Amino acid sequence: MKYTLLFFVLLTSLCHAGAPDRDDGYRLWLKYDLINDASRRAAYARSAPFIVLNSNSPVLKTAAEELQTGLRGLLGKTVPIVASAGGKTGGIILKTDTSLPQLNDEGYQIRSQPNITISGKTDAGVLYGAFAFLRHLQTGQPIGNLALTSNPKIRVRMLNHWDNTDGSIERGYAGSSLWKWYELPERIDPRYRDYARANASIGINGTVVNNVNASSRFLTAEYLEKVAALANVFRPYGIKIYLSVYFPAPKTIGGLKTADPLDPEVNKWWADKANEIYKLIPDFGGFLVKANSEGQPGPQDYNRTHADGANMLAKALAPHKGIVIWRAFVYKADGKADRFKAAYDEFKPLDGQFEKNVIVQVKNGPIDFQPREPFSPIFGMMPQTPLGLEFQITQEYLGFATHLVYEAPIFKECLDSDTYVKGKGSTVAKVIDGSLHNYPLTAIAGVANTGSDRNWTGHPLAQANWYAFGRLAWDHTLSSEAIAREWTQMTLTTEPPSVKTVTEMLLKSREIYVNYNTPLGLSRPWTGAHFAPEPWQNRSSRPDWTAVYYHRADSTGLGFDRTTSGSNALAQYRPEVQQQWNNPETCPLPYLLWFHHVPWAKKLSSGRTLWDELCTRFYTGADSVGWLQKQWAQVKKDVDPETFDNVAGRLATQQKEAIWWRDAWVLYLQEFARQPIPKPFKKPDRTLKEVKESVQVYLVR
Ligand code: GCW
Repeated sequence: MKYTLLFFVLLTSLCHAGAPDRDDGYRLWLKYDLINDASRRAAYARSAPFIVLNSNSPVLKTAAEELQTGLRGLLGKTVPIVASAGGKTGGIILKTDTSLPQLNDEGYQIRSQPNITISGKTDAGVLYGAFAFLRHLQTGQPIGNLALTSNPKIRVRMLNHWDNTDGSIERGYAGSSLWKWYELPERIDPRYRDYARANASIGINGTVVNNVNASSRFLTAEYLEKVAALANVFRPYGIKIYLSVYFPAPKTIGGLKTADPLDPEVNKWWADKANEIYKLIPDFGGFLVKANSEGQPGPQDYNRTHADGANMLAKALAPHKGIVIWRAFVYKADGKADRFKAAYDEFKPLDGQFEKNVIVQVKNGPIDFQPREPFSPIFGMMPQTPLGLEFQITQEYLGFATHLVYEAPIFKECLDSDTYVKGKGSTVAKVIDGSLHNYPLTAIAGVANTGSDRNWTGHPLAQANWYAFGRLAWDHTLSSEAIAREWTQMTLTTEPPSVKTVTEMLLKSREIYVNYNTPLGLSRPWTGAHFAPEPWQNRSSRPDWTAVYYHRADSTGLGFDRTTSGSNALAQYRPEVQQQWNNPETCPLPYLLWFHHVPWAKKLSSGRTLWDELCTRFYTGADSVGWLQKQWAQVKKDVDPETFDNVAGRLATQQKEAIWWRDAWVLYLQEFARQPIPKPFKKPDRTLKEVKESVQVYLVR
């Protein structure tokens, strides 16, 4: 008996050792698993017998090595890197060629026959081309007749990390910070390089490593050395490092009495600081600034404007070609005012007053990364100021790392919105890519969803959001669907039916979430952690930090009147946009309650009353999570078991919480609407009091 057991233990451990490695998600979309189809593998291998690299450039070396790594996995053989083709044809040639007129600085061109030539005007362009070539193979496309040309539409494509010195991440849901400040600069975690690889593969060329609620410690000599060590790792991947700065740093670490941007000593302090930084990091990107916002100090503390503050920093960085990214996320604690209007009111008068190396970074919507927001009116109204666009990849208001929300449709919705600033077709995308107003400086940022979790993003499918941000930052014309399909093929499975199923899940996930969470233009039903439903929340240190401030439910109806009879925030948009939204009869339903206070019994364009439409959305939204679960179950055979279980577990939690959201809203709003739950929906199993208690427990925990 003893021996039988020992034999059994041995046998199972042997079996386990022989089993394919479980995929823990660490490799992201750079998995490069062996291509199943032997004939396709052979065809690719024939076209790529060697890689020619005739340069010592670190970035080109990265390109060659990445190609080699990718091909090793996909083809199951090592393709040698050689200095010359030696008269042989058929290899992959990496080439920087400044004479290519169809390319911008970081664009690439790939041509086949007789060799596969990957070229760019700069080394970085070649690197992006190398990754594009690999993507081509990963997604199973033919390479016999390649003629690909692609240019990034936006110059600065960056992640913003809200990471702190103590390793915590503000609004981070995938573990702690990737940066181990206490080990740097001596120890370089290999993960830093993997982070850079992933970013370079999707065209991200900048990263702000610390929180916009910034600590001045990052500007001390001690920390700058640490930052420089990271910059050294990122440089061969074409990634520049940026820092968020604490505006009063001249006081806190510089010993000055003031941080007034017009004070000569303050100016000198920043100029000296810039010199110190560039000595350590010659290609340092610049500063990101949150000032006079949510308690952060700034130039207004000295009766100066945002432009005064930004321009002072810009002058310090200009000799080094650095830039200032000044955030427009501001709103004062004025309960009578409409927070929607705040950023525009402060920034619009400053249009045209910023130095050339300043870019004003605007969140996609006027409030704060809600599941659905109309585009920020600033995009249509500051034609003389380069505007950058800030998206949030981390799911602060999207169910953290538990709920599935594929964000490409959120990004696209904003990018494709028409501001009408120069007539029809003046989309936000064309404002921020510089094509409309000819800005030479263009930028887009995504607040990162990465952390120390082994799979980087907590929810395995949230990797798709990091991926989608990068792909859209490169080319905003790509479709959400194409990006979802590509990501699924590279990361999860290449089996066509499963690719289709996962793509569909991703595409529908955002609308499902909106339906059970904030349908018809509701917003901010949270307080505190931004997770649990609290539409009843009506007490806080500031009125605009309560939930009731936003939805304005009362016995007559629901929604925030932003027309002329209300706050008139609509006046901040061009007349063509106002026309679409200022009439409750024609305002598209997804934006309705953003702009109108609508009576409960009002018939909407859907044919239902407001109350019935709300219930329909809350109930179908929550039910649709069940649909997501069923879809996921179908792909089981084609997806790694560890990833499968991980997602299945999270979907089960999402299902529970979607019902929680539905119940909270429906029971709360019913107190005002005073109407029954419409058929065929069943009234919640719990009472409003019980939901409130469950939320309370959550908040205490
Ligand atoms: O979304 C809000 C967040 C804050 C954040 C702020 C901002 C970094 O709740 O955590 O602070 O926006 O964007 O500055």
